[in-house]
Amino acid sequence: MASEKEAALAAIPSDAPTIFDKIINKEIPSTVVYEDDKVLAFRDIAPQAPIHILIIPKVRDGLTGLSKAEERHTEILGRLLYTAKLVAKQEGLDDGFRIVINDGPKGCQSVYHIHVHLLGGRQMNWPPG
Ligand code: D5M
Repeated sequence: MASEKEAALAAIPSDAPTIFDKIINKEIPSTVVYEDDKVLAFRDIAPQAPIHILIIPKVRDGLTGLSKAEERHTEILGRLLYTAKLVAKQEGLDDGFRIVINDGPKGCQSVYHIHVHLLGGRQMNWPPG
């Protein structure tokens, strides 16, 4: 399996449907930990920490990545972060956690449907790689 970096460098930025649409539509399995009418949170298939969850909007609306954000996206962007906090609490990450949004090839983004990574359950390091 390609590394996350290789996957990111191979990914072609576009507004085309992604594997996350299949997860939203339940066409492929995922381990959902939180869902409401606007967002879905599920466990990352290649966890980088004991807890690694992705939080995504159910409707992409052009928001393939953070660099594509427009004024109309501010509500969903806030909702993604607030959901990350709810899920962190739900997962018992009371001593801290990390939020990551990768953007573009140099940011190591491999799936072009905006997503917030919630990582926790171990001591994080700084600077990130
Ligand atoms: O993060 C994209 C993330 O998406 C990466 O950590 C793997 C994860 N991924 C890819 N396919 C799946 C499925 N099917 N289930 C769960 N997680 C998945 P990025 O920031 O774009 O590199």
